Amino acid sequence: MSDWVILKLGGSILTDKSADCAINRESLDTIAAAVAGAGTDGIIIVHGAGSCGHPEAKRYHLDVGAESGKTDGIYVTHRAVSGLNDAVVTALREKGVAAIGVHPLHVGVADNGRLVAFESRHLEQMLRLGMVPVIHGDVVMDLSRGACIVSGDQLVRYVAAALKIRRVGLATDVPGVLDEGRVVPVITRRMLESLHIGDSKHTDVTGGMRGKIDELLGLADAGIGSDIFHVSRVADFLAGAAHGGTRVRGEEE
Ligand code: IP8
Repeated sequence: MSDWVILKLGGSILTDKSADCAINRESLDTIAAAVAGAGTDGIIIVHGAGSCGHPEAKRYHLDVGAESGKTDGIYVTHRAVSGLNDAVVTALREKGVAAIGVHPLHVGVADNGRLVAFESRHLEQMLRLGMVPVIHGDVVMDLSRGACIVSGDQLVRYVAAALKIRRVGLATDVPGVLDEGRVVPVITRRMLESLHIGDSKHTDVTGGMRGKIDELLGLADAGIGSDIFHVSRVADFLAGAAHGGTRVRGEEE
């Protein structure tokens, strides 16, 4: 296992999900300051799309796939989420973090909605140089469907497993996974059936909180636990302190 860390920033904390690609610059600046304050050694940032990608993906039915001659949605969706990626990288760099954007469309391939290849050797090399790669949920070419949407959570799972990263944190707009309004401190696969997990009100083509937990349980099956917490606790997570959120883990941890 490596000492590197993955920090996932949910789309709902970076954008106003009720408006078309409205970037929340204030939230972005606060997060960037927390990352800069923590020292940036060995961090990969993954972010979601929020209102910069989900509405476009839905409009062009990319959750179903893409057909020959009908590919505008691939361009439009990738452009929307790449614009958000630029804003995240810029905010981090303004705080002195050596951030650099990496686009999954360019380095990943999927089949039936799941990544089957994602080049990650360059991420390792960036980390060794003290850089902070910033990757994001994206539209990716799909061997069966033409194209598909790969969520930031799927990327977290893939990259954490590929690089053997054991500290994985997901910052969201809620204090953790909520069951009837209360934070569930620990989730394992066995506990899942007894929980009542709500869904997002806004357009989300990748499954909302339920999709997130499915990815993280898959990661836990591979021996890598993860933490879901409120965005105001990013500094606590990076410092290895208690964050008041949810731990997703295997039965044995
Ligand atoms: O917000 C979705 O990523 P997510 C990516 O992490 C696009 O689910 C382009 C809709």
